Amino acid sequence: MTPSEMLAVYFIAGSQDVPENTLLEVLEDALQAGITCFQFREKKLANPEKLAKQCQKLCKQYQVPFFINDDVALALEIEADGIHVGQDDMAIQEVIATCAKKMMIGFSVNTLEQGEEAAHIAELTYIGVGPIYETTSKVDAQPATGVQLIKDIRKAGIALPIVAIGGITAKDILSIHDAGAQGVAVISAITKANNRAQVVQQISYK
Ligand code: TZP
Ligand code: MG
Repeated sequence: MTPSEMLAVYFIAGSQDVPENTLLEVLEDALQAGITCFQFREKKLANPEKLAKQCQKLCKQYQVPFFINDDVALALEIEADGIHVGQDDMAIQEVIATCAKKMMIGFSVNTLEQGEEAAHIAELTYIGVGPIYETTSKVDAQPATGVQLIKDIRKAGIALPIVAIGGITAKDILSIHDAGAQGVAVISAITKANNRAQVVQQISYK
């Protein structure tokens, strides 16, 4: 699986995003629907290790890469396929020092300057660019950038794989890919879908 293939339909969730005790059900449904990557982003449980391992096991069954958000120690402990960190999490050089060569590394970018810094970090697998639109799934979200930030990053000659994130729904897919992203990362589009198979189809760029 290439990074582009992996980023096509990147699902993110934790127990805060779904009704009580349903994350595994929702994840399995999304895996059956054809997501290409999963990130465990747990904001509610004090001890997320058990749930993380259960999610990881499901992802393995479907041969879908399993990322952990923020929690480097947990990612190392359970040997996740990847770690994703934001600008305000553990410093990216520290993440690289502990995780590079062991797992993939994703890094969030909200400005062109951050994109330019990321472009100099050879160990990154991809950058997450956004929030593209307003989101209700992240409490401390940065201002929305629009697809213009993806275009600006590409115009600057930055070739890193990009997954766009934040408020994305099926109607946005063409403009996001036209701007130069390889895929989309979503929470609510999938957690709140009545028909996950249909939504996953609609947000996969073909
Ligand atoms: N980082 C930037 S926006 C966001 C994260 C984790 C939330 C995306 O969720 P949604 O529901 O797809 O807007
Ligand atoms: Mg973070």
